[in-house]
Amino acid sequence: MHEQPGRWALAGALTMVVGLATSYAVAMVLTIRESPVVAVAELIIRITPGAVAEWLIDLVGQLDKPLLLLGIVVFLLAMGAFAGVLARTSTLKPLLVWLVLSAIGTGAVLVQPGANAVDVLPVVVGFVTWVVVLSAVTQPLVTARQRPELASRERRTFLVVAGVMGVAAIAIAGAGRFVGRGRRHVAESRRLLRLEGVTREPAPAATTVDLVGVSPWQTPNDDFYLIHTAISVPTIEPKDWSLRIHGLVDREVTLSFADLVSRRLTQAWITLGCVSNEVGSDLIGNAWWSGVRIADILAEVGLDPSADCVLQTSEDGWNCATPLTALTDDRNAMLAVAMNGRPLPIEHGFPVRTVVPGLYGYVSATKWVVDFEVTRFRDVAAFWTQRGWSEQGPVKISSRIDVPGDGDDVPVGALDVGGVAWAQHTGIAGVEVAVDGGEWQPATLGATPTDDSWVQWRLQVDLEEGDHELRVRAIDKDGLEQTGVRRDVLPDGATGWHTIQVGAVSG
Ligand SMILES: Nc1nc2c(c(=O)[nH]1)N[C@H]1C(S)=C(S)[C@@H](COP(=O)(O)O)O[C@H]1N2
Ligand SMILES: [Mo]
Repeated sequence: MHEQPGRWALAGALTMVVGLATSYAVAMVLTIRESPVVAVAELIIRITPGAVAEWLIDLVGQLDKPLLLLGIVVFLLAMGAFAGVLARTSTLKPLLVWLVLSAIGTGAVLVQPGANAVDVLPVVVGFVTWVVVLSAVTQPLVTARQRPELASRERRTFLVVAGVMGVAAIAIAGAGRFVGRGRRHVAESRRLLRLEGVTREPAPAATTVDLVGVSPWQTPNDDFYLIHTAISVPTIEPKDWSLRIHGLVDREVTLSFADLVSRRLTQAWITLGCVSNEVGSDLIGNAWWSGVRIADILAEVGLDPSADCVLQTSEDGWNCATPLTALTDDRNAMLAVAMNGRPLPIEHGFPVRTVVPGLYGYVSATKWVVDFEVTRFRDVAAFWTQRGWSEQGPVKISSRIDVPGDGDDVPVGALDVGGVAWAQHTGIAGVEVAVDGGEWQPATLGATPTDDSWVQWRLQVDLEEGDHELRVRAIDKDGLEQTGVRRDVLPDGATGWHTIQVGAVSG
């Protein structure tokens, strides 16, 4: 029987559509900005020379972006048809087409500002879809070629499979868009939310030691580290949010967002860090948090004397147990609604999260928090505790060298060394640096308005030509010296001095 390249081209083009649909759906569900196709369009816009862009905009006006997207889609359909035709004679060649397209998509996604590894997922899903669907759609064509007597039956099968794939593509893309829609609405609510009394506090001038390369004392929201187990983060409208407080209390209550923000507001600088932060690493940040003191709310509900913790639960089911002492003493443990003067970013727990100075995030800083059960440690096992992490998670004193970098070449002679040190809720009294295992030399500290935030430090050392080792340690306000004993992050936080190597070179 005579073979029809048209069918193979159609199969390839359909495969392309299905892959674009699954890829788009994954991007929407994960709500990672935009689909890879849009990322490619943005990349093209970015690398188009200004003069060419102006000429094009003159030519097509407001239609520039839709036309660009349309052009990309038409090109992709052609590539899909091309891959389909190639599949007629080779299994490898269409794979190469999918690979090249995926590589372009990956590149475009990764050069987007703030891109991270998850953003590649839609591309990966699209690639896998292409490979699987092409072989499924072309199977009847292959059979028809091998068994000509079955050709007419196989042609019907092909048309059915092709039709099903087309419908599936539309359904997948539509479902993805539907799930992603919640996110867009919440992003809009967040943008429009006005929080009475929340101020945008600049970092006090004295906090900086004015050394280039040292982490900014105030961490911008976009640079603040992110840790959560949720793949698709919860999207909660403020009007739908509530916090139920129950368990060993005199009066169970449920607070709405309006109830919460009508209370007296507390604002504070608090450094939040992750127990998984390795020595010298950067899972830590410092922000201006605004919220309502948890101590006040717990006082209203009345606590049973036998209780010793609050089991906090997030809307996505994650939980942690926080000691009542830390929630009811004089520290600023709060239900936070704003971070650096803005409503919490969705990824950081919008509309409400917990922040507790002095404790690692995994035992205290519940994002998208919706439930407080007042209870006893011995009666509960929280998410990370069940997985081998310590039940209690007070922050360990720690310090880090930000500049110079490990392995850097530096000029012989005077060298400025600097970084940050933290011991939240105790405070840092001193930071010391040792060169090549020599005497500990005291560093200059930046000021800090509170013991709940980290401090910047800097020191000038003098280096002779050759390789050197620099290490740092901190001393807290209780007189505790940071230990040099190296311990892993599991079960309750790393210890050890951050140590780096530099090469001093002359000229
Ligand atoms: N809902 C939820 N809240 C969570 C987590 C989580 O996985 N889910 N991780 C915790 C951990 S381990 C840390 S270190 C902090 C991190 O907060 P951030 O992502 O705002 O920096 O959030 C805490 N709150
Ligand atoms: Mo963490």
